[in-house]
Amino acid sequence: MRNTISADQIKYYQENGYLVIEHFLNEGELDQWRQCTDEAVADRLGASVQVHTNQSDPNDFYAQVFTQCLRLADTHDGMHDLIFDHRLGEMGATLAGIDGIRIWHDQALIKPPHGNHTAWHLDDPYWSFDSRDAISMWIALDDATLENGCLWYLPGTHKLASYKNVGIGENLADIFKVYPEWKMIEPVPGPCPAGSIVWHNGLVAHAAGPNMTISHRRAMTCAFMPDGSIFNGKKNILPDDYFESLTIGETLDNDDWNTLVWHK
Ligand SMILES: O=C(O)CCC(=O)C(=O)O
Ligand SMILES: [Fe+2]
Repeated sequence: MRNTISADQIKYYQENGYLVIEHFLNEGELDQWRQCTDEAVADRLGASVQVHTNQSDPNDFYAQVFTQCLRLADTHDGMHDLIFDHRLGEMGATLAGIDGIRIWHDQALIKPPHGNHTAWHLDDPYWSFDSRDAISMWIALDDATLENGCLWYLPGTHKLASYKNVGIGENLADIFKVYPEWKMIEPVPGPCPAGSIVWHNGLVAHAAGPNMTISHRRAMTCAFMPDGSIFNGKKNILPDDYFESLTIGETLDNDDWNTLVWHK
């Protein structure tokens, strides 16, 4: 794992809101990430669901964006070890410039053959804390290309975004109803070979193209929450009993649910 971060990479990330690091995993590590992801997704969806083909309702647009499985580290030991690796937490914290970092949620995102585009959106507005320093990693398990739905970014938008949730609907461009001035920003693609890691800020605008190939585009991702983040009242992925126990303004420091994976 090439987990050292240079000063130039920090600068690029801080300025643009994202960073692609190619050849992050070696071949053995990539095999392990692929195997754990495939297994964890298959366990979650059950043997009856054909993984890597269009999931559930073929008439539902979002079901055809990707097969999406959240918090796989909770149900798969191998995935737990991969996601809780403190080196990942340290990389994220170093790029974000924070002293401590907690798991928010991991998620597998598998865009099927002929899968729909992922519309422009922001991540943090979905979550139970507002932070300008939230950061996610996206590990390419297959080559991510312009043809199969690699990520795209609107550089610098993390500095301008608010916490209004624009959603991920069918329209690629719904985000510009909220941020019309961003229409003038040239989108930048982040194609990368399998084994690359892409980091992005929870407030940077990002999207992915449709998958115009006959193969799936697998990614394993994890969103991280800066240590010290405050509950904003949104439920998102919080379990019912924890959510009901919280009051707005409280620190989200439950180590079982949002484990502190790295601190200074
Ligand atoms: O993989 C995709 O298509 C979208 C990824 C994404 O939105 C994310 O990782 O936050
Ligand atoms: Fe996203």
